[in-house]
Amino acid sequence: SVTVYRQDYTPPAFAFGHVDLLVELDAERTVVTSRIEVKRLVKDTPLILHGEEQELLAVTINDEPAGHYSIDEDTLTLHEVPARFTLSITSANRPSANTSLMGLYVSGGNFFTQCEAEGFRKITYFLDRPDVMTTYTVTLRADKAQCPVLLANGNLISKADLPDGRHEAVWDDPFKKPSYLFALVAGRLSCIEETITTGSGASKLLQVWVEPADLDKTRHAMDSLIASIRWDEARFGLELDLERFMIVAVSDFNMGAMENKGLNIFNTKYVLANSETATDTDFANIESVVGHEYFHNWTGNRVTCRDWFQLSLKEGLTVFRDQEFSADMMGTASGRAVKRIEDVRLLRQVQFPEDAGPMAHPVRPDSYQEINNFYTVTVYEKGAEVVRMYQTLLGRDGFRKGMDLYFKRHDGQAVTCDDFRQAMADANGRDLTQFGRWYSQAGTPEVSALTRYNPADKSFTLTLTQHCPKVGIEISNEALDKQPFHIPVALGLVGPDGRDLPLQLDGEAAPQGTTRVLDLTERTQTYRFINVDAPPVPSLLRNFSAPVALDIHYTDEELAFLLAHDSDPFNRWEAGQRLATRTLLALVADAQAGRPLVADAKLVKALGSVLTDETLDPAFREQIWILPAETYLGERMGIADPAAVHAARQALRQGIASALQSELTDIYTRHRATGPYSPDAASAGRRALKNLALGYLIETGDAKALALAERQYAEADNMTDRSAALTALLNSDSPARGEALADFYMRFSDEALVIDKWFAMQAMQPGRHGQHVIDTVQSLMQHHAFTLRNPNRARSLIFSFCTANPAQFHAADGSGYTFWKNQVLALDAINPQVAARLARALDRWTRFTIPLRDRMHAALQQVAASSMLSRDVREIISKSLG
Ligand code: B3K
Ligand code: ZN
Repeated sequence: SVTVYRQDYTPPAFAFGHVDLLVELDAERTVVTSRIEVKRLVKDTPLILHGEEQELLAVTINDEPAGHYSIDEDTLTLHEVPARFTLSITSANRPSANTSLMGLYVSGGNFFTQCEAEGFRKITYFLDRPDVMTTYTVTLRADKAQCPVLLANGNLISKADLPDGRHEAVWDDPFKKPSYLFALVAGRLSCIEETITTGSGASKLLQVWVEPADLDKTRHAMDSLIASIRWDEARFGLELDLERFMIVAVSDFNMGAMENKGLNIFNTKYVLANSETATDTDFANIESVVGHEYFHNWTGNRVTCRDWFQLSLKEGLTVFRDQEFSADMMGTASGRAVKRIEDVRLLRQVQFPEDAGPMAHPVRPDSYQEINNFYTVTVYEKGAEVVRMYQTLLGRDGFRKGMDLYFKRHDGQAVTCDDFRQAMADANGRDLTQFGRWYSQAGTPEVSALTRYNPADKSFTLTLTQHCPKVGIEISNEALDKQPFHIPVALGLVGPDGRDLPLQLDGEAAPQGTTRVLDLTERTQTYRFINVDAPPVPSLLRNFSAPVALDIHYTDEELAFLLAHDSDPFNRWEAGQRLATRTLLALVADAQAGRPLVADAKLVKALGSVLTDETLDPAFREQIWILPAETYLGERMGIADPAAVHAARQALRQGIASALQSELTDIYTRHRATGPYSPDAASAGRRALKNLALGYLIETGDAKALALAERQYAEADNMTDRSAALTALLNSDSPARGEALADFYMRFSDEALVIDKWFAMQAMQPGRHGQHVIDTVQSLMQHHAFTLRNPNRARSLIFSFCTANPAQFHAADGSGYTFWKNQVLALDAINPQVAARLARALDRWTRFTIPLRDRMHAALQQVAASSMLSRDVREIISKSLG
């Protein structure tokens, strides 16, 4: 495969003025005609356009047939062109045959497009790169009965009926944009709409388009959109620029959603919700994704990326913005902390392993074979942490100043991560040169802390040391010497009474607050605090101020103390996680040695106090009670052993549940809802704690617990409670399991997103008494409702099993790996992007116990041996094999 390098970037040799696009839609043969004002910027250069999977019908230059051109698999080259000319190209493609869901495709009889990153070249020959920005006028023509609705970017200019039952709509997007933001939608769709007035007094039309049967599930998306618009005005002074803003839901979609200018296209999963079909988590995810795509209108669309290596410029920034939006929507400080905990949990569970594995890459990658493989947790979530660090270092106001300067300088441009960093630096008069290493160096930095309290002079000395291990392909590079990062370390010192001590560094005249941010820039730095009246317990990396692994020694007592007292809620949670991780890793060793598995009394006691602490919000208590995930624990071991990890975690859950059975029962009873369902943060938090208690109670195997779950299943008036009860039953020996599963299917057989849950819950079940979940999964593959062609369905069954059920997937006989291999190959023939995601499930194969590792290696080699692999899957497999 061809590797593309960041260093090879060259500016485009041609500029495009206005583009007119005529699209004559037909599922079997869509004909597209472009008319482009072209300006040559570099003398004697051929115009090389991207184009794939099209039949070229005509090329004209200034309305004369073009003479000298040639085509191959992925380009059209015009060998001699004038300095300025009008280029027109006509080509045809076949949407009905497009299973990759990139370019123009058909889903449920309607037409949709997906162009990011390189899908526009499947629609028409073009300079399909983000630094070629232009305005578009788009004419859509289609059969009026089949496609009553015709949508594209921007503003609707005109509509007209045509002969032969066809009609057309003309859309104009006044903003320059790169081709990846192009979109069209056509078909039988309905919408809810609303008109709002924005800050400047302009009136805007908002629409959410869905299949007619789904109209009753659009209210939350609309509310989320309005909240996003308000939030971006209030927090960043950014207003909606178009007269109309549309969201369209489609059930066949490769990822979550897409920020096309004025015409966002969403996976139905992130639009459709009502109390019966969607869980609290679904409601929260919809709010967050609607926000994310809306926020892209400024961070991504108005200012876009120069090249795809800069992807985090828009994605890291926009994830940060959606995280802040969701946190603000939680309404309370404790709610903000819950959101932060959830985000950090994802980062540590998924991004840290990526950053240590064969696909490790910097936030701004240096090379790729297939760009779609780089829409990663590193570019997105670590990228968001990098943006968050600017805010931590510069303060909220300083960050806002940087954002303002960024838009002032770069509105309408395609720029780089360096441009963003420079705007932050210049707006604040700060040197952020060293900070740039966060973009260029891969791997998770390790920070270790040594502390010493001196009672004689009441000083507290903290020594921080940073180190970033080599990762991925770096390991073989002996010359590579990683440079220290600029790491903001937020810290507090907690006194013996549980209160924060004032912080005064040596040399300062007076204390400055109780939480402060230290700039760690050297490999080792020492900080000396004075006038520390009593020996403190340090609380480091408050609110997770940097995406690093912190190594600090705490006793069990110190952790229990921080869990009970730290004024930083994130670090309270963190202390609980450290305590639980320590206990669990000891239990894993017991499991491996065949020793009895006994729950640690100190941990049980600490958790018990949290559970019954009425001063803490239920949502926050629930977070503390979620034990570290099995994959996270596996990553913490020298050699991962999924069976032992599962046994240890299950034993601890059972031990906790039997020790605290009456407290859990009490929590369950007292947090049952009284009024009608509402997805607001406080109600969701109560449900979360109640359902967590149910999950633990089920572990006791007690008949009373089974009865609670059965009753909750039968009486639930919302999907959160119903699916939690069904999950609990699947974790039990209840004779009602089968009946509940059948009932769930019958009840929701018309709701695709709920049927996805039905598949996923079964794929993720732990498997009781030697049950092999792979057998269940195999038979569900034959279910008439299963199809590989719908990415959501494939993810619900196959991905859930291969990535969210480690103990069953890593079964000793290797059956999970054989299944994985077969599904990667089957999916790759249909949809390479989805297949490549699944291919990553074996990323960390070198870390497992020998028999598993050998079996994974064999499965990887079997995939590699296929001669039919897409570029997407080939890149993942070859990097995994190293
Ligand atoms: N920008 C899109 C992702 C496109 C993925 C292409 N493989 C969604 C988002 O991040 O908002
Ligand atoms: Zn995005």
